[in-house]
Order: sequence, then structure tokens, then C-alpha cells
Amino acid sequence: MDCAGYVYVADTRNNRTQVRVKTEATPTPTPTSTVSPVIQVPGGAGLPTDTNADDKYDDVNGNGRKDCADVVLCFNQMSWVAANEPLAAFDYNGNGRVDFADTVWLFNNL
Ligand SMILES: [Ca+2]
Ligand SMILES: [Ca+2]
Repeated sequence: MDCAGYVYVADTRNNRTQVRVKTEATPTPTPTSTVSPVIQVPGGAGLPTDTNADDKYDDVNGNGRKDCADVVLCFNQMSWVAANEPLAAFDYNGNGRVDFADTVWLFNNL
């Protein structure tokens, strides 16, 4: 194959070279987030957001910034978040579950 994408096939049995026309390139798939879509946490102002693009949704109440209200909502809705939100978005400490330690992590990372 050459730089233009043409494929040359050596046919030694018939002493000839065949040229195959290049095919169109396969479109590259668009990268998608590793985190499933989140939904609004009860008591929040909107969809939770990831304020610094680290796949941790630290703006739990969806007001566009991480603040104490997120820590409070995270604590109050811990069971709901664990049951309804994608784990990767709210498992801040990466221990495989949404629990009190994630609320502490959120507070310590305001
Ligand atoms: Ca917030
Ligand atoms: Ca956790």
C-alpha cells in the first residue's frame, strides 16, 4: 500500500501487479465520556456537573460550582445517589461504592 492508500498486489503466478483502488477511510468514532449520564439529585437545582473534568461530579446540586451545599446534599441523599446515579460519577474516593467517605472527600476537596 502506498501513501495515497492504493493497494498493490503482486501476482507472481501470472507475472503481473494488480492495483486496487483505495477504499474510503472508516470514520473514527467520536470519543464518549466514561461516565453514564447523571440525573438531577432530589433537592438539587439542576443536573450535577463535573467542575474540573476529572469525571467526578463534585457539583452535586447542579448550581454550576462546588460548594458546601453540595456536601450537604451529598450527605442527605447518599442512599438515593448510590441507588440512582452512575457509580463512577459519585464514588469520589474510588472504593467501589457511594458512602460517607465520599461526602468527606467532597468536603475536603472544596
Ligand atoms: Ca454546587
Ligand atoms: Ca466511595
